[in-house]
Amino acid sequence: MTRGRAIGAGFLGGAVAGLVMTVVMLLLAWLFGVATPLTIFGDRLSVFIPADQFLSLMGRVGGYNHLKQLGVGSVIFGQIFVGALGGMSYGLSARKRRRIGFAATASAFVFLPLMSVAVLLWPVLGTHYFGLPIARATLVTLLGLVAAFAFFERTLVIGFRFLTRPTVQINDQEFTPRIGRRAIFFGGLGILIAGGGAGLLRKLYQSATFSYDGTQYKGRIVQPITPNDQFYCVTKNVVDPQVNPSLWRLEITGLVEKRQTYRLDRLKALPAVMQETTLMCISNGLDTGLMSNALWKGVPMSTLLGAATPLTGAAKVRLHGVDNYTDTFPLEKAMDPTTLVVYEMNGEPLPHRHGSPARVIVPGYFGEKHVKWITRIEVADANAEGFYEAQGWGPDFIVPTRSRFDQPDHESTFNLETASKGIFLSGVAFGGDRGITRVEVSFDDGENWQEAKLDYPGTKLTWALWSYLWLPEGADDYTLVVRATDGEGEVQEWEEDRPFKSGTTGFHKIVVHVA
Ligand SMILES: Nc1nc2c(c(=O)[nH]1)N[C@H]1C(S)=C(S)[C@@H](COP(=O)(O)O)O[C@H]1N2
Ligand SMILES: [Mo]
Repeated sequence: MTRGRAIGAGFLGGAVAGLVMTVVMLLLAWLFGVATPLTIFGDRLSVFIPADQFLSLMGRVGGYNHLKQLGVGSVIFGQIFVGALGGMSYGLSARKRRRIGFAATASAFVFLPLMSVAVLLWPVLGTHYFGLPIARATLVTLLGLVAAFAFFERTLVIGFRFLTRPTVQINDQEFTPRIGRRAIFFGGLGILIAGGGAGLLRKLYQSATFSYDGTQYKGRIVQPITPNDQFYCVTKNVVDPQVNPSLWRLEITGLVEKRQTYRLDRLKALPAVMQETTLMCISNGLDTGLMSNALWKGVPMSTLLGAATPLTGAAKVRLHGVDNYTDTFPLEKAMDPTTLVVYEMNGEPLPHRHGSPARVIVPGYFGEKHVKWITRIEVADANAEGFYEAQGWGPDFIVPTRSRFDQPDHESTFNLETASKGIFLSGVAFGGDRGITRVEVSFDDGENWQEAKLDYPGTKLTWALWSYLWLPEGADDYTLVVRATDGEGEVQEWEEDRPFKSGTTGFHKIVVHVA
């Protein structure tokens, strides 16, 4: 066999084997919720990208959704390409040695990649989209990798033999016909598999988070309690978990005397509380709607921690979702009676995208701490870090007091006649777990303030809804500002030194023209 043919057949065999491997991964994810490098590679990488670079990268590719698509696309392309290169080197050594045994190909194409991927992706192997506990999920992910790599190895070896097999013997001399026809056949097979893979990818795409990640709740529609299907949504995932409650467990581990494991029914049998709480994302802008309010039902985290008994040295809890999302907060906050593990939202079972079967509610902290699809509460020391913390978000995760106009729109114009009957202003105000006692509006860019009406005062843990009927003094361009006072009497302010990584502060302003 010529060198060129060995390389060509190896490359083609490797590329098709890479395709087959990718399709196997997609199937495992689709049918069994298995985590594959297609998604966990990005999870693993993200924690190494500092928050500001992450944001600018997101901006450059056109948002979080595009970044996720780029991530999955690159992994697919990358693994097919690496597969092709692997096939090429296999072709070259097959040419020299004629026969390469199974032990050798299994080591090279199953064992070695398994070891490298396991080491590289170790911290995220415990992901499982149907909700297996972390230890079992790790095992299942590894088995999935073995299966995918085994398909690679078999396809490459069989494919290469097919492409290079001598067919005719003349006087003891092997005669191999031109590779062309077989290559076309084999390549065609590859295209078919790629088509199947694309079909699967499309199916997975439909159940992916692209259609709802970043959903906002704002504007005229805002009610005191956000309906479940309109509640804002943020997720790090390409495909969110769809947890099967019978596989799912909640573990209390780490620095505890007695580890605990709860099935869903055991959790639901514990004394429960109902609690209205507002959530807001750390990346919510002054005028955006990554903020919503719901009535949650669940068990105080202190009940669960109390039964496990934290050891001395315990300072934080580190929460793990089945999607391998993690976040932390102080143990003291975890023991606060308002910190909950909830399984109902507005009287319904928690919806999938909001963390079914259970999530954490931790009033006063940014949304990212309210871990969805919770599967483990790890009691940890003061050094523990979560997913976004590792990216450098923070250090402050306490919601600062905020307020927003929901109507009228920025840059709206009213004629004098309409305006003289009054322009209706409304919006929300949120003070973390401090409540809202007062909302004021200004019509002269913050020189003078008028007190607005609190139509929905909310509780200490929720937002308030405010309104004001404004009678403009005449035709003019007005700059309207809103500010809130929290339950501790602190007036909303702009914290000049607060890094964006601790969330935005400042005032929502809108311009209104009365003509
Ligand atoms: N397991 C898990 N929990 C998570 C996230 C996630 O990606 N995975 N995103 C966090 C972020 S950044 C926010 S703002 C809130 C959003 O909760 P919601 O989608 O129910 O509004 O969930 C948090 N909890
Ligand atoms: Mo968030």
